[in-house]
Amino acid sequence: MPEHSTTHPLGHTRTVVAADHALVAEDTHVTAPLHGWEAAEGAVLISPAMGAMGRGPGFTMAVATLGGGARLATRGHGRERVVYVLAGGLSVEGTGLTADSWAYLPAGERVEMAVAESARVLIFEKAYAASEGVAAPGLLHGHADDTPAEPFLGDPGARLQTLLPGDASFDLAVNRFSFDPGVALPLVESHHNEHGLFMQHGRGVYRLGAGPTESWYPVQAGDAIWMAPFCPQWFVAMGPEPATYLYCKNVNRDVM
Ligand code: UGY
Ligand code: MN
Repeated sequence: MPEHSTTHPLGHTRTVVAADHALVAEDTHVTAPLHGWEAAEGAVLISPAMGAMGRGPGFTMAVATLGGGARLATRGHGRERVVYVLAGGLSVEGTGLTADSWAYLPAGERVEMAVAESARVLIFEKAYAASEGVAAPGLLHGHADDTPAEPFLGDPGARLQTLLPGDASFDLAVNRFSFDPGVALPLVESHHNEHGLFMQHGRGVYRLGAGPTESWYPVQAGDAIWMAPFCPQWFVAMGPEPATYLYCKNVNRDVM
């Protein structure tokens, strides 16, 4: 074997960036110091730079590995953030958050978030859109297991958890969606909201786009997906374990 031989599959990857969607597989992640944090490395999986012709995402989604001493160092410049703990733990204003906990960090507020040992986190970030006469939300955190799982459109095999409160102060939803093997979304959705999605567990097939962009992607834990507004979307879970994904969605604001 030559000394420099590698197991890299000779230029192949499942990562695709299309006009109305993207699939970002873990093998293409490039990590760098994470803007706004100290001692944190992360990979930006979705950002406004991804979209073509003004349809670009109105949010970012990043996955980051935070070592001991990592801390959030900015107020967010008008951007709200949701940090979901995939593994390890961190503290928010002195409260410990373990795996599958989340924190909503209000736009423009200084929030003390620090890591003692290590944490793997998913971070959603978006410019907060105020709503007339409605006060912006404050700091909030919780554990995903404390949110009831509702059968999606009556199917107990597809369980949806809406992690953030749904009132009008929130312009963003962050949800956890679990599917038993073989269970599918009951319709091909097409809606004005856009999504950033992270496969947390299991496998399945995501159908994205239509016409020239229609593609059917086998997906697995660690994959990220961007869906533009109105991008047709459908999912079926495969394999022996339930499939779970986390996703964001712009909500509660005038669509004009
Ligand atoms: O909330 C949603 O729009 C969700 N049902 N979409 C999805 O899972 N692709
Ligand atoms: Mn959807």
